[in-house]
Amino acid sequence: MCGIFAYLNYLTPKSRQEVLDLLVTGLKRLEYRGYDSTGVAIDSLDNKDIIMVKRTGKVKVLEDAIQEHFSGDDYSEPVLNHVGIAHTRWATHGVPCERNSHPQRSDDGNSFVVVHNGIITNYNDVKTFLAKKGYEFESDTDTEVFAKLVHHLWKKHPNYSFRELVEQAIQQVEGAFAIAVKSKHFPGECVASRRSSPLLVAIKTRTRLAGDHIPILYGKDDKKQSSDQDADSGKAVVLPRSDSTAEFMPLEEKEVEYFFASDASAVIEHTNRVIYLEDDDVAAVRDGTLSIHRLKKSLDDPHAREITTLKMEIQQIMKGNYDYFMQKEIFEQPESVVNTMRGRVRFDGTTIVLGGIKDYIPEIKRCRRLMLIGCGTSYHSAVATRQLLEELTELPVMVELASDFLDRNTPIFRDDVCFFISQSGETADTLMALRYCKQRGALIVGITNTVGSSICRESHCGVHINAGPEIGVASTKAYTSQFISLVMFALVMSEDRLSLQQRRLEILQALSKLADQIREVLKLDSKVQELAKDLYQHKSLLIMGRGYNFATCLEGALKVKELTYMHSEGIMAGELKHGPLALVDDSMPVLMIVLRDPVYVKCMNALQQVTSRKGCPVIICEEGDEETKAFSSRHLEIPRTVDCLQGILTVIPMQLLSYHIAVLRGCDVDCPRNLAKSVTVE
Ligand code: G6Q
Ligand code: GLU
Repeated sequence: MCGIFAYLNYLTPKSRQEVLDLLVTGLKRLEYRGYDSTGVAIDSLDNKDIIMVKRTGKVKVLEDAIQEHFSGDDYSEPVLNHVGIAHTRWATHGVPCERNSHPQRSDDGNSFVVVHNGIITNYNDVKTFLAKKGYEFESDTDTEVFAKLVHHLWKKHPNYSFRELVEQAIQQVEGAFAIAVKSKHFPGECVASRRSSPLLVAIKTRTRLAGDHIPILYGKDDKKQSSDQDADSGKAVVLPRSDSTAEFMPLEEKEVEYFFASDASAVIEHTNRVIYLEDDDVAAVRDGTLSIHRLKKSLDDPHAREITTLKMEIQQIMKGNYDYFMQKEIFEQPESVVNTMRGRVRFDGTTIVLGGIKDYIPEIKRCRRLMLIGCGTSYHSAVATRQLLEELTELPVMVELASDFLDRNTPIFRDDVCFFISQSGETADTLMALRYCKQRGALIVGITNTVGSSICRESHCGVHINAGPEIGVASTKAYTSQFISLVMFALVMSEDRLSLQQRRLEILQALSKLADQIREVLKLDSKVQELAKDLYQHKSLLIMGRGYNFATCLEGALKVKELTYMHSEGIMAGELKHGPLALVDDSMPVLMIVLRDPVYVKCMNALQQVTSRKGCPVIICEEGDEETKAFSSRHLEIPRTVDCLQGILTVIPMQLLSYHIAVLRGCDVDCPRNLAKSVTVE
């Protein structure tokens, strides 16, 4: 999620103005990752304070604000050693506003300032702990706890190095993070670390580096421990102390510049020598020397982090190794589905906590019916999960297209619970429908990917899907994350139903395997590309399925239409004999989803109806299902999962197929014609 950029110069004189320019340029290179607000921190002219400038909106707004803020003072004096940190934020905790923008600080005096990407899932516990120690919080972010935790540790252990303080702090936090920390008590030093979120260090020296790797230094052992006893809760916060004796890797030449960044696009114009940090690495620069520490050594750990020489062009790097953002986002799904569940699903037990709606669950359980409302892909996520919601909530569930719902003046009652599903949180039709239901007294639940969006603000409660910014106009990873969010809601609603425990367990186990299974499905890419070569010159593609996979048919057809401008239709297999079968002959391309679930026999009937009309369908089936595969020479096999999650695995080949057909037809994948990322008109 979003971007970190930090810059440290050592014995390479740079004025603060130059540092600010570097920081702003770094942020501009990260803009493509999507964000809602920005911020920077540098040293004050007298070196006694840290100055922060933060803004909501684009980097350009920050750039103008910086110019205004620093006008009048002379920032052109060169400094030999300085650290500047910068951030683009995609809000997960707290709406986008200056107060919630990063850097977040430890105290009024800006002792420690932090930029963070990701989500600290136990921030509430840490916040409670620190509040008892007298800390007052000024933002709604999870990040602020980290700055204050480092400050707390610094007061408690005044002899610890900066690196040790951060090392202790990262052991107290759970979740995903990439962080860079700056402190006025440790001038000229920067400490950075990561867990699950990406972070690299880039090195620029005038002369050759002493080697092509940086050795990793390990904590000696766990015996030296200091325990920070929280007297009030009686809970011991154990802080194992790493005490390394190894020497830092010296560089041949001392003049050096370091860049910490979320990805290489922000550093490639300065240097091509980077170290990709691994989870729980703590990278610290002190007196111009970089060291990488880990607390404990495990057997398969390498002895050093290699310095990689980048050979890519900027444009390539921005999209990773992908040609288009949509392709990148399809391939991000193993991570984005985990981010949606992070801190919410406990796989070791059966509990699921959806913090944004937990106080409303008793009210939701008493409701008359659930209404799921959205447009396009978001609507399809409702279709995909309706059956499970009906099963686990035992409530009537209505699924509505926002525009049609409004056209019909649908009756809404005070005891209805209305879900509004929207990636952008700004879709006009969905927002109108929300206001319509709110006026009639229904409880409004927002399911969005954009904190602080209109739908978020106007909902009574909600679930943030945490898929990270989606740049490709055609929605992909937001769909699978919306899907998972609604599945999690169904699981929460059935937590105390004894008769449903076995079913819940089965779903939870399947959720825990999902990321790996998505990786398996993504391996079909080249096979799907071959298939696309067979299909791209046709005029039409029919996609058939039923039950849990009907939503995939609708979503697959929408993807094909919007990206390739080909006609495509998602057909409920049960409806075949009521009309659509007339379209099938030996030249009509057909794709059928036939999985081993309760509607398997019915799907097989449909398959037979198609093949007996000389149709030659592409079949999506389960791995090793020879009986089904026998019906066609073209098939895509996906791993077996629980019926209600199949839709996640079957939609991915459809996303890939539409992508490859679009490329073959020469269409603009990331900006298809007549489609906007945020449809703010009715
Ligand atoms: C799909 C499109 C589109 C989108 C709707 C609703 O690929 O992006 O169908 O899903 O326009 O948008 P929101 O989810 O932002 O409300
Ligand atoms: N969770 C943090 C916040 O909401 C960081 C979000 C990000 O990755 O930008 O401020």
